[in-house]
Amino acid sequence: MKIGLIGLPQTGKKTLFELLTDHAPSEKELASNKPIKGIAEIKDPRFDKLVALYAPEKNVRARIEIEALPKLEKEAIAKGDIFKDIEDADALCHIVRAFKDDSVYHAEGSVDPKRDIDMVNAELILNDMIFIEKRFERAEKKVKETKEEAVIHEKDFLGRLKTHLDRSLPLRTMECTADDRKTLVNYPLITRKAMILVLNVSEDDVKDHTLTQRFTRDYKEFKIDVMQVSAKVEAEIAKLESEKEREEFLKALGIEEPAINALTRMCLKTLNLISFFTVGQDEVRQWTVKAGSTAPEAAGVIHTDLQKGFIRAEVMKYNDLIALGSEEKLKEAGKFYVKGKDYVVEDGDIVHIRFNV
Ligand SMILES: Nc1nc2c(ncn2[C@@H]2O[C@H](COP(=O)(O)OP(=O)(O)OP(=O)(O)O)[C@@H](O)[C@H]2O)c(=O)[nH]1
Ligand SMILES: [Mg+2]
Repeated sequence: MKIGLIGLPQTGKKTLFELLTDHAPSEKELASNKPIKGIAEIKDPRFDKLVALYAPEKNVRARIEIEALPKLEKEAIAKGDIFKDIEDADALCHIVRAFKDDSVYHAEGSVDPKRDIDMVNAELILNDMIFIEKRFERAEKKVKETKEEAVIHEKDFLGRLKTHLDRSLPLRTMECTADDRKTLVNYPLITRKAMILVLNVSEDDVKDHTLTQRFTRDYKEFKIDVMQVSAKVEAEIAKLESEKEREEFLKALGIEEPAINALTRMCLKTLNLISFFTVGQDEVRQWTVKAGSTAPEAAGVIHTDLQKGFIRAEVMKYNDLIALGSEEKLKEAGKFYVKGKDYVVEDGDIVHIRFNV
């Protein structure tokens, strides 16, 4: 599962990619005009708490794949290659310039995040529209030749997609049946993908959430989650040598944690993943699994043997463990659960899988 970072030129894609993945793209990668791959660790305060509680020999954060995609320039849009790259991502993170800085060039000549968001959304909708229209025409022709049920069905469905896009709405907001979803798997549609909007704000606006609140309202209908970062401030935080310096800097800014940390968690959510933990003196580790997965499916993320030989899952709820302070107290309180193969894992579960091979 991977998140694709998209955006107009000079919005802060590279800067944020570097902060998320700790990978500084080489000149060669930057010049390639191809997606740049990286891995981001999920920064979850629950993980840090568990590490503090167990003081394990080893700890491993959950990770997700991130790709910085080529900028959405007029030329790339006209050629269409950029859409192929976008299609390959499972979810999108649109980085929008909201920072003012006369030394940084703006493709549209002025800073106007609303205009840029609407422009990008419109391009993505148009891309889907072009695909759907072609496909619709083909289906129409076929319906005339054959009276096959499946063909008629597809034509009707494409007609519904078209109507939806005609209203300038992304396809992620369209209600779909399980059948529809099966058909959709074969279509390279972009506006069906979940999307986060990241406003890259001026360093002076780190604590001002007016714009974020406004866009959260404006794009609710589009089912887009909105957050803000200041890539510049985040880069300064990342440069600090010690944890202590970082804490002091955050305190001076009046914020609790780097916005980039919240972004990693938002990416996870946007990919429709939840996380669970395994704990012990040897290792504390955070894992990710598709929301709605059963205990054996989650076990399979750890190792296929654990899924094949699954017997049961012993589950602690993160909040219970932190509130009560230890596994022992949690057991005394009757909050140590034993779950079978039908149990659906919840975000924040701490699991221990019993299995045999
Ligand atoms: N003042 C300010 N400048 C920023 C911020 N984020 C990025 N920049 C600057 O904006 C320029 C572009 O940043 P990049 O991260 O390279 O942006 P990009 O979106 O990858 O750019 P393209 O590859 O041209 O599409 C650089 O000069 C950055 O230093 C910010 O939050 N504030
Ligand atoms: Mg770039």
